[in-house]
Amino acid sequence: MKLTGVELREIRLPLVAPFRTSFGTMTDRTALLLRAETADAEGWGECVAMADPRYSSEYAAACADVLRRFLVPALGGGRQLDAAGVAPALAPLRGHRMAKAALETAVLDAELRGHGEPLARALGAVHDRVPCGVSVGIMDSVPHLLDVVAGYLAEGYRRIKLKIEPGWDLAPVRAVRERFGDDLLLQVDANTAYTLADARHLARLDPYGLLLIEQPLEEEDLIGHAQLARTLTTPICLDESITSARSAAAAITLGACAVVNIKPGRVGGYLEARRIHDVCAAHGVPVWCGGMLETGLGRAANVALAALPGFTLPGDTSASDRYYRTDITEPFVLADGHLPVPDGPGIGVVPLPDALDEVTVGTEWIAL
Ligand code: OSB
Ligand code: MG
Repeated sequence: MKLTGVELREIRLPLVAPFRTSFGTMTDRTALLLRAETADAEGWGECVAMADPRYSSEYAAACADVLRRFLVPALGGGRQLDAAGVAPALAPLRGHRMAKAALETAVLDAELRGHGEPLARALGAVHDRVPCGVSVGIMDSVPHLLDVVAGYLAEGYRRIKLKIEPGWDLAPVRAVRERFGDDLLLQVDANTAYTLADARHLARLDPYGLLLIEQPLEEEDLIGHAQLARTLTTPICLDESITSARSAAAAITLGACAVVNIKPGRVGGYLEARRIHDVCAAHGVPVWCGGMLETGLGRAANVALAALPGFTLPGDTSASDRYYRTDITEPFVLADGHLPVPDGPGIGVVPLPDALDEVTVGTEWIAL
């Protein structure tokens, strides 16, 4: 397969409601989409980087820059290419995993479409639908939070994740437990908002029977997470800290986490995501599929990944309408708390041209 060029497209989609986390409030989603062209197929990839470097150091405009200057050109020169060769070809260029993930996904989608194979099958999926959780932002009051959670449960979501930060942790968790009972699958995500000095405070979450606490401490602090793990009974799950199969193995070996959130964009793509799944499975560590407010393109691929056997906890693989009134693909709709795993070639979905044009801010062609 020879890549002839890549189209970069910046889109902006309004969110159905503001989404507040410990690192900021979003009211719309800026994202970068990639369309890879080869002689006999094209493929799509969605870059998960946000508009600002608050969740991670990468951000959408920087991803566009590194793609056009370095990453896409590194796949040129008339070379024969397959998806497995993308990461090795890009390895001399440091970092930029979200940008690399989008490029590898677009090439992988084109390759799989070229021979008619669904991504789920290529990755080793064993389910045709996956149970879905939902990530619930920080709210202005506990009563408002309870209404929002009640709404998601009525829609069928199988697990609730509350975003927390200092000042919004014990009270919302207690209120949700009291209102919805002990059987509710409930977890929290701090997005690095605490320090080890908060260990005793965080231990006060232990009585609420949470599935896990996600990324309480900063990204680089594996040792701190290992220390915290010794003072909590709530299992620690890492998100931001897990950037590769190697870092996952290190975190597990250090005792820094008992659960792993796998986001393909954060780790450089679906092939590395599968390696993390394999490492975790070998250590008996459960994994789940995280989300980054993906459009239908990224969501389709995440749902395929979430159908692998080690994904034993519901992911942040919510329906399209969790974030968007109008998605750029046919919407993903929750059925009995599950989303169907796409079974068409490649990622199994394509953008709807009119919906895509509606949200496009700019496009750029990078010829090879
Ligand atoms: O930490 O998991 C996270 C959204 C943006 C950035 C980071 C995170 C999140 C979410 C929502 O929690 C995930 C989703 O529903 O797509
Ligand atoms: Mg997280």
